[in-house]
Amino acid sequence: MSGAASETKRAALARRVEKIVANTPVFDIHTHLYDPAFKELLLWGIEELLVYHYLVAEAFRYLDVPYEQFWPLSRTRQAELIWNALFVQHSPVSEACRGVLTTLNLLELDARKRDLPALRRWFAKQNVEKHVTRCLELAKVERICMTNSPFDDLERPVWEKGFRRDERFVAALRVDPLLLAWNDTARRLVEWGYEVGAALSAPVISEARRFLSDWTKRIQAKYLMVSLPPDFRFPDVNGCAQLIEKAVLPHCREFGLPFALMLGVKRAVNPALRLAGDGVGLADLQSVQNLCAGFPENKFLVTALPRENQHELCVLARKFRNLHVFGCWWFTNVPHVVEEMTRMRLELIGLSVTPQHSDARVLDQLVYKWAHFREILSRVLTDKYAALSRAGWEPTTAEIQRDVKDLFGGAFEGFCQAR
Ligand code: RAT
Ligand code: ZN
Repeated sequence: MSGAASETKRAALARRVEKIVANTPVFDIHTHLYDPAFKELLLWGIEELLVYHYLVAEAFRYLDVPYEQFWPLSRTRQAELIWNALFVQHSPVSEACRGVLTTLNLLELDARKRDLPALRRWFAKQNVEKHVTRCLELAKVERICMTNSPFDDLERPVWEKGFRRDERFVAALRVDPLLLAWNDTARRLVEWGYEVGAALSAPVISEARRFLSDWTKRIQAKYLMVSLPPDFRFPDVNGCAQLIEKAVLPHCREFGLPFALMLGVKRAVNPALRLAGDGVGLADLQSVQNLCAGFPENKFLVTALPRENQHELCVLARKFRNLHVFGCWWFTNVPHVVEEMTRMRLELIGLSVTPQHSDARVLDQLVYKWAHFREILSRVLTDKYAALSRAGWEPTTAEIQRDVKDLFGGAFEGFCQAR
């Protein structure tokens, strides 16, 4: 084929892939968004977009206000300081800043005048129910996994009281305090009627399992989840490893649910930054191997924060089919790393992966997180299909659609359903 002909062919393939990627709905498998029934727990709008902890960390690179003077300020004032530091006094080139602009742009707001009050006026006029639907439609997100914690004092009463579920919002049971702060958590479980104590005796474990069962049923959890620090090891004699082995894993087996691990978060590297103060540290994937090999009847959803863990994690996924790799989040959710990780994952584990989740904490972020990822995925897939075509394999439109569906939640659903 002549150079010109092969360029035309590639351009046609790129358009075909882009169109399919743009139109395939997503199941966003990990977010911090809430069913609208949780009212003010569902964050949305320009103030929240600006005080997102990713932006807070970046703004403090420029701000000279002491941390302890920043936090008592109103959200409006915090948002103004961040807007000025990150959008007015410097060009907003970081991924988190660009994200705000992509969102505004797709919501058809004009940010060119740098007019924050005008943006605020627009958001003030929105109705939250309609805004949820609008953001989901713009992001082409069909369903969302929330992060649901019985240990959250604002969230727990809503579940206890009961409400009519919005089918677009699926629950996931977050268990960090149970695994990482057992002594404090045990006291709370006692208050809630579970007969537990500090020592992890057999009756205590069985009460911990009763707690997990009650909450799994109450919220209809799709999976259980924890975020673990770099020094997490399994097996181990400490409470965390013991509770995983004796309570969480048997519980997951009983209910046929995956256990999701978010690895490599070094908590409170700078506590003065609060939610923005966590860092990253290499995770020990030998522990993931021990879990996957030692508990073949359990299913593990795993994502790692350090870039340096990604290759080893893909290799592990080649060895264990009870391991499903997902997402590029927080410090890995920057375009060049997302692209590198997505290419590496497809090259090592094909389409049996969920390459992205949004980790959105603010509803409107869905719009940019998925727009940015779709752009990268289109590029990566076009390259892959073009390479197949050079090898004499022409993927049909239906095949491309099938593949994208898998990457956007189909492979995840298949993994959850497998016994
Ligand atoms: O990406 C984030 O916003 C982090 O703060 C965490 O939410 C992380 O994703 C987690 O769920 O622990
Ligand atoms: Zn998260």
